[in-house]
Parts: sequence; structure tokens; C-alpha cells
Amino acid sequence: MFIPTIPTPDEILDKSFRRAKKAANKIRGSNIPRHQKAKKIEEARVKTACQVIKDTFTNILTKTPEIESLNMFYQDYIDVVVGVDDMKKSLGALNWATGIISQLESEYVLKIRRSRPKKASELRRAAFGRISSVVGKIDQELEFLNYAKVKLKNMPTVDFNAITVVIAGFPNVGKSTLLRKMTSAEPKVAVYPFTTKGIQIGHMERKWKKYQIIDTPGLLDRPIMDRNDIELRAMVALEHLANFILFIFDASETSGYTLDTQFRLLDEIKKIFSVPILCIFNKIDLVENVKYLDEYTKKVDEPLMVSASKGIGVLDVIERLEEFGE
Ligand SMILES: Nc1nc2c(ncn2[C@@H]2O[C@H](COP(=O)(O)OP(=O)(O)OP(=O)(O)O)[C@@H](O)[C@H]2O)c(=O)[nH]1
Ligand SMILES: [Mg+2]
Repeated sequence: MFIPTIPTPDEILDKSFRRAKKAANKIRGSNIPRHQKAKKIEEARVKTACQVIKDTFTNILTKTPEIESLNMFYQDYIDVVVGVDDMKKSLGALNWATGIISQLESEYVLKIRRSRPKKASELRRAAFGRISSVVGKIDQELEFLNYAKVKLKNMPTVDFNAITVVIAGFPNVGKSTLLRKMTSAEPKVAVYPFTTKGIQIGHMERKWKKYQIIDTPGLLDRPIMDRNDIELRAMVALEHLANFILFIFDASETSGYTLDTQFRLLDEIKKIFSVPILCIFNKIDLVENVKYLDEYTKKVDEPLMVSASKGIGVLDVIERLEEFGE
């Protein structure tokens, strides 16, 4: 997510007072009658300073995407990474400050206009004091937005028009291999919070329909009991995205997990995701006793037998996804 540069209160004030000074110098050099000059100068300083600050805040507010208008996946993502409430509170504070600065501007411009010329600079100083205090008050919120900017910079780019398939299964069962075999280009890797290796997204297009296949190393590959709160929420975010789950078994059990253990993970995934789950028995090239598999394959609807590394059955997986996508 793109958030514009967030300056510190000092940077904001420095810039606005510098600009104010420049504006004042312009008037000093102009041919405004002498007796009006002092007041005009101070008025310009207050106006310019306020304008610069208002512009800075308005720019941040308009360029930062409105959280409610984002897809639920991103809303959850932002909530997991930085917290939606804090984000809203900080943007609200900027909005508040913009309003107060506007009020101060009107108030002090009026005061200066009505004052005696000698009093004008005193009033301007008072205005600057109050402006500084308003900007200083949102110090923490600006700092938070800056932190959010950094944290949200590498949000994964997800295509919401594509049919989304999320891959699950124990480590080493062949998830990455299958993803690479199904999609043409190398999958794009994007940072995903609390998965060590980042989310991987592969794209494919079939019969004018776009599919994206997502692998989330470290997230859907072990029992739910072992997960912390953040990981559970990262999974909730995936729930919003997934149209299907591709659950991959290592039929050969060579990755070190028995099929019984793998089925327990499937049961847990079923509890979290309410979307259809397509079950794949991978590494069949290593299975010597196919009969032994029957006991397991009959537990699921229309299982697919695959060898991802040898490219066997990969087309069946794609075709099955197409049927699902219809
Ligand atoms: N024999 C055989 N080996 C396979 C097959 N599919 C994957 N492998 C191998 O199994 C190992 C693990 O494959 P990966 O695709 O990295 O598995 P993964 O599920 O992505 O693993 P993690 O990302 O660690 O969870 C690799 O050495 C693959 O070459 C298959 O169908 N047959
Ligand atoms: Mg992998």
C-alpha cells in the first residue's frame, strides 16, 4: 500500500515557517503603502504557514487509500501488520489538526487585520505558538503513520479478479514444485507477515479465465494448535481470498509425515476455510504399494494422483480447477 512520505512535526514546522518568511519578504519588497505593510506581512506569514501545513496533511489524507474501501484481505492484512484502529485513529488526528489549523488561521488573520500595526508581530508569534502546539500534539500519530508506511510498503499484490487457489499441506510434500509446474512464470514472491519465506503467487490463464495460485510457506503446513494469534489472523486474511484450497498430500510419506498425520491437518484446514478443497496425492512415483493408498484416497472426494516433479497428473489438477471455476 502506498502511503506518502510522513514528515516529523519539526520538519513540517520548519518548512511552513520558512515559506512564511519568504512570503513576508515578497511583501516587504512590494509597493504596498508603508502603514499597511507591517500588518500585511504578518497576515501573509500566518496564512502561508497554515496553508503549507494544511497542504501537507491533506496530501497525506487524500493519497492514503481509505481502509474501508479496500478488499477484506487487505483490511485484515493491515490489521495484522499495523492495526486498523491505530491507522484510523492516526488519520483522524491529521484530519483534526487540519481543521484546527484552519480555525487558527481565520482567527489570527482577523485579529491581525483588526489590530494596531505595532501589535501585528506579537499576534503572529502567538499564532505560530499555537500552530506549533497543534502539530506537536500529533507527533505520535505521525510517527505511527511513518511506521505503517514502512510496514505496508511490500503488501502482496493480489489480483481480485482472478480465481484464487491457496495451497496447503505439510512441509516438503511438493507444494512449491506443483505451483511452479502449474504456472508459466516463476512465482512472484511477496512479503507476507509471519511466514518466514514470504507468500508466493503464481498466475495461469485458461479459457480466458485468470487463476492465481498462492503458496504460503510456514502458514498452512502445520497443526493449528502450534499457531499464535497473529498467524491465525493471517489465515483469516487468506480466507477472504481463497476460492479453493489445494490440499497436497505426500502419498509416499517420504517427507516424514504419515498419511494419518496429514489427514489431521486437512481436518483442521477444513475447519478454517469454508471453500471447496481439492485433494492431491503427490509423489505417486515413489509409491510402491498403490493398494495401500486406497484406504486414504477413498476418504476424499475425487482425489487426484500426481507426481509434481515428473509432471504426471498436473494437467488433471488444472482441469479440475477449471471445472471448479465454472
Ligand atoms: N519423487 C518426487 N519428488 C517430489 C515430487 N514433488 C516434489 N518432490 C520433491 O520433494 C521435495 C520438496 O518439494 P517442494 O516443492 O519444495 O515441497 P514444499 O511442499 O514446497 O516444501 P516446503 O516449502 O518446505 O513446505 C523436493 O526435493 C522436490 O523435488 C514428486 O512428485 N515426486
Ligand atoms: Mg515450498
